Amino acid sequence: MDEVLDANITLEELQLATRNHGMPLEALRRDLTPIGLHYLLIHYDVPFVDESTYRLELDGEVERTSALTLDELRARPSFEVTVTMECAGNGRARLSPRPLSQPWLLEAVGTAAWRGVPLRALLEEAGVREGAREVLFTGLDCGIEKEVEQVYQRSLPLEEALRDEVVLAYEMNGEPLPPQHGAPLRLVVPGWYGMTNVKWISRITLLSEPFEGYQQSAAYRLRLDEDDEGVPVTRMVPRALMVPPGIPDFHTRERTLPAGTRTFEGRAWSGTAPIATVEVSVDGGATWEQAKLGEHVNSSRWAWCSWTYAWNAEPGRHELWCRASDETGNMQPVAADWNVGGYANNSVQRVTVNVTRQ
Ligand SMILES: Nc1nc2c(c(=O)[nH]1)N[C@H]1C(S)=C(S)[C@@H](COP(=O)(O)O)O[C@H]1N2
Ligand SMILES: [Mo]
Repeated sequence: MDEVLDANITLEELQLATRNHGMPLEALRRDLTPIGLHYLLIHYDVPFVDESTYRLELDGEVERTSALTLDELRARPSFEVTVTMECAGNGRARLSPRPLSQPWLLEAVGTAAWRGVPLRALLEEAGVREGAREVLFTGLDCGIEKEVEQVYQRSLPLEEALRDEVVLAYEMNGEPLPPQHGAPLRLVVPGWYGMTNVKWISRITLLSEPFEGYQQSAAYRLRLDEDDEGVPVTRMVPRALMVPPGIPDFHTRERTLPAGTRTFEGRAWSGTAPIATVEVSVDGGATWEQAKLGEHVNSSRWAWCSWTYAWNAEPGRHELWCRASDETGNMQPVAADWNVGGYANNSVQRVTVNVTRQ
């Protein structure tokens, strides 16, 4: 069965898709996603940053403002946290009608080990004032969205910003943070969707009032229609993905594999609560069987966990589905609800396989 998108992909969508690549799903085999295979989402241009004059400014509702150089940041105690990051728009291209933006199918995800300074320590040192409610992160990249000229900015509630595992990262998988992932410094908030993890950070500002900038109040809200104020997109909902089995057809990417007992593997994650189950269906969702859950990468609750499922593949054409649930009881739907921005579409993955006689 050929899958037909709702309407033709536009040139603008294609332009976004070639700038912002996904993670090839075969990379699900690897615990950590190699830097070049990790997905990328860049709203505007990758800024050119002179590291010798770079400063991280800290201001707003704090007792002591500061402007730290990279050397000063690197001299501070650091830690590393392994995190699965997913773009909130992952799955957007399969919604109908398709919201026009980066047309992700399923590949807007990756897992990396991020090293840097704990945000909490910086904030405590600065002395957060009584009235502070949110922490605003400002990037160095500028652009225009829906006619609003802006720098990329997102805020976090203070209690989220103070979580121990929130990192201002300058290393990714043991390497210096590369330009496309936010060098020299980016925020990583484990469990939250991608947009939270502000890249190319130049300023951290403590606010006494909620931030109402574009990326907070216009974008990244689950809205039923254009007039709906909606609710903010925050943590990742559960998702399981499988490594596409067998070999692909170059053009359609449909899979071919020989008959016999085949073990499928994949990964599952949720930013809301630990993964409870992964299930596989080989009959179009009529029946589901439990996959075997493995470990979280580096024992990090914030990193995907592996799963495997043994299937007796009989000759013919089959569709394999997989779905995850987390400990809040949240289970991936067969078809997720539509929303204006096309966010958080965690409908089950379907993989068509042609099983050939051995
Ligand atoms: N400054 C800045 N930060 C940003 C973005 C951006 O365009 N500018 N994109 C966000 C979005 S939407 C996502 S999904 C993640 C992607 O991070 P990655 O490209 O390192 O995978 O970065 C987030 N941080
Ligand atoms: Mo994103």
